[in-house]
Amino acid sequence: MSEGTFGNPEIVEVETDVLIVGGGMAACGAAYEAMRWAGDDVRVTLVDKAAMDRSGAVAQGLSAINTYLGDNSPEDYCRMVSADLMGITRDDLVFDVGRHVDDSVKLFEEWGLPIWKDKSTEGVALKDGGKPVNSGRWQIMINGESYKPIVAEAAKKALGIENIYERVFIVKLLLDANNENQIAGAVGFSVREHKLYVFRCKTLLNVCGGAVNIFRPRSTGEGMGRTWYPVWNAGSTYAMAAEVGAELTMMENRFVPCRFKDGYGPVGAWFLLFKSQAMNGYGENYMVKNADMLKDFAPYDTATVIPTCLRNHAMLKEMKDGLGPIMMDTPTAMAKLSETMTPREVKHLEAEAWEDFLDMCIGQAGVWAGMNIRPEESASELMPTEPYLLGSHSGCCGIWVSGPPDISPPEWQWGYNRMTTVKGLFTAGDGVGASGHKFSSGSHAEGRIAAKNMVRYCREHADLTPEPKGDITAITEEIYRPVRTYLEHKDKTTAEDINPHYITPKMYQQRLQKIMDEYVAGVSTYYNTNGKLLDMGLEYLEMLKEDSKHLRAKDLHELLRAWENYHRTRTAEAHLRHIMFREETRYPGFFYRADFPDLDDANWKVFVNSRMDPETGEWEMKKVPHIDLVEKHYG
Ligand code: SFD
Ligand code: AMP
Repeated sequence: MSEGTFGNPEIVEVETDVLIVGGGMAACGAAYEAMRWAGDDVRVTLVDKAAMDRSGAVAQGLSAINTYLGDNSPEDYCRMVSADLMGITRDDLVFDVGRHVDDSVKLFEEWGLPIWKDKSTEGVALKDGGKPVNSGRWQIMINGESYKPIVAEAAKKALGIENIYERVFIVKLLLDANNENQIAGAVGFSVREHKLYVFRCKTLLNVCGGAVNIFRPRSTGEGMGRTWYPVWNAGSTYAMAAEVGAELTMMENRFVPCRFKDGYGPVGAWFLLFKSQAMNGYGENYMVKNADMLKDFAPYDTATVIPTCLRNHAMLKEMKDGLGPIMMDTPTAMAKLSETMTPREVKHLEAEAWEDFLDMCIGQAGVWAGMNIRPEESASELMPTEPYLLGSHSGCCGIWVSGPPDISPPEWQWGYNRMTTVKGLFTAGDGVGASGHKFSSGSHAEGRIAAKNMVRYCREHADLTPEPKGDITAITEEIYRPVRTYLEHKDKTTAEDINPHYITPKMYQQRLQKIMDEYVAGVSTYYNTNGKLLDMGLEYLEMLKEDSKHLRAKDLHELLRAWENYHRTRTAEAHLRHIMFREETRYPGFFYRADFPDLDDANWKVFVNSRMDPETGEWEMKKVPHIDLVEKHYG
């Protein structure tokens, strides 16, 4: 085979049985678990666009594991997730994560992750009865800067380095030529070498994380590139699933996190561990002040914790009323905690305040240092961020999957747990819709659930020989089109970036973000939209999609950016279409349909599912009945 060059890449073909696409938390769980069940008869291969040690959302580390059940029941976990996501979640999937998640956390500790322990069981491992330090009911504290390398190491060791392809970006999934609606493989390219990859597989796990940078971010100028969720989660999971006709669910849902302003530092440890309170600019506790306003939105009325979107709703009310800035009162919280502490313990507390960010969101520590902020002395500004699409954190968009056979009703299961509506195509973590609040630990556990079923799928389909549909040469040519476009037209202008024949990935991304921001309820409209704006937004997105054919790539890095932005566009389209279909305001604080400002349980306490026909590109939207499998305290 000839050595590839820019514009003339080598084609590498790989045949396997289980293909894991992604190298994040779900993928690492899947790799570990698949190898526990696969014998010599099942080959397992993983492909990640980055390096597993630091890829995905946990790249920078984390300071808490947000899902650990401990003494809580999986039923209560279902209640919490449902209440936080305004009543529309899949109890079967949530329950399944709940009953398995602690096992993953115990493994993390065994692999070397330091988990804080209660003084009564200091030094005792969780698996031996050690009690973690809970920040909240479901969240436990860790020293997690190296969380991802630790979890990746176990996955890599299980898989064997020869079965891992790093720095290969998957662009498309491939359907089978002989069996309808059956997955057969995936194609992508190396972001380091001039190589295109064609993978064939019996079953594929699509776990490429959530979607970031679809909306214009609040960060600008020198801070541009900073976001809360990682910029390298580009919507590949949703886009690639949609393009092979997998049914999506709840793509209207999004997560708008309340974060420390400009550094995007998470707030959980501050609210839960440090017991800090947030105030409006005039020192009023806006959650207390607006408590009555939130009562209009079931299921808040009977939930023990106010849903995340409603906490935003109350904050946005203050901002819109001109009562900002919103401030996290860190000094009062720290002073209160210090009351019963020795000076040495107070120093430790101050160190923890910094370490929370140094472990997980170092940019926020940078903002504090740069702005002369000492949390024990000065309050910090909070801000609702730009919207993110994800299915594992406090959001629930994603793909519609089959549930666990022992608890799912017949209409929610079709044989293999976590298989999508495309045969052999599985997902987990951010990919699974209608079951949020899995976080890092739940995503790992869900990857394990999926992988076990994928190995079984291989055994039960031993005679399946995947044969990708379509002309592979044409598909690989399409992937390299941005390179060809550049090479063909680059000499036609003197300014390389300005050329009537092509659009740079960066310019393209800014256009996408502007459309989504202004028409699809981004920050510039205080998260408001309506049917008319959505109609126009869709028209502009269609034009953008046409222009995606003119994306240029002057090097492999730009080729990556070009295809990431294509995936973002597809994901954005699904989000828009779902918001358009759901004629109510289900998640005030995340977004508002100004033309349907109320929550409408009578008509909309249902899942919204969609499917794009892979042949025609036509979208079909539908309501799917919601069922509570666990008795809730409300309606
Ligand atoms: O503080 C391709 N998360 C938190 N979880 C917790 O448990 N505790 C916390 O403290 C959490 N917080 C938090 C979190 C995330 C971030 C960024 C911050 C703070 C700052 C959430 C978890 O991280 C999240 O739930 C899981 O990581 C989700 O797992 P998964 O596997 O669904 O996604 P991933 O880990 O991002 O991995 C994606 C992988 O896909 C690769 N990839 N590979 C090939 N081809 C393509 N086209 C690809 N596209 C992507 C990526 O490289 C990556 O390997 S807090 O805010 O609450
Ligand atoms: P965050 O840092 O905002 O991503 O949140 C981390 C965890 O803490 C998640 O499980 C959140 O649901 C939870 N959390 C954050 N803020 C609050 C709050 N004010 N009240 C209750 N739970 C919260």
